[in-house]
Amino acid sequence: MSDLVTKPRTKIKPKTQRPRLHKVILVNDDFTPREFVVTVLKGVFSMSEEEAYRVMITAHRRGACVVAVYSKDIAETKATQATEKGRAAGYPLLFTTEPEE
Ligand code: TYC
Repeated sequence: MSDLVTKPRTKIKPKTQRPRLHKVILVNDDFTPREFVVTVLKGVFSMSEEEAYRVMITAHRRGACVVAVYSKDIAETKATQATEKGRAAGYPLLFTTEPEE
């Protein structure tokens, strides 16, 4: 019989963490016109009129509404672009981002 002892090899499987998705959140305010919010949502987030209206009215009623989820970079870029459209028109319209749990 051979003296060769083969050790069971423990296979180390590296767990690659999936990058977390980030939510873009629309925040309500008392000054930005509803139709302007709808226009920004359609332009920046490629929403239909109906979808954009639903998101706008949810933020209006509840204080905030999740618009979409993206990778961190895309979420931040879109939130900045959308907030900037409001600022350029003199409105305090605000889009923020936060990581998904
Ligand atoms: N509350 C605004 C108004 O009554 C409309 C509005 C909705 C503004 C959603 C911002 O995120 C917002 N004119």
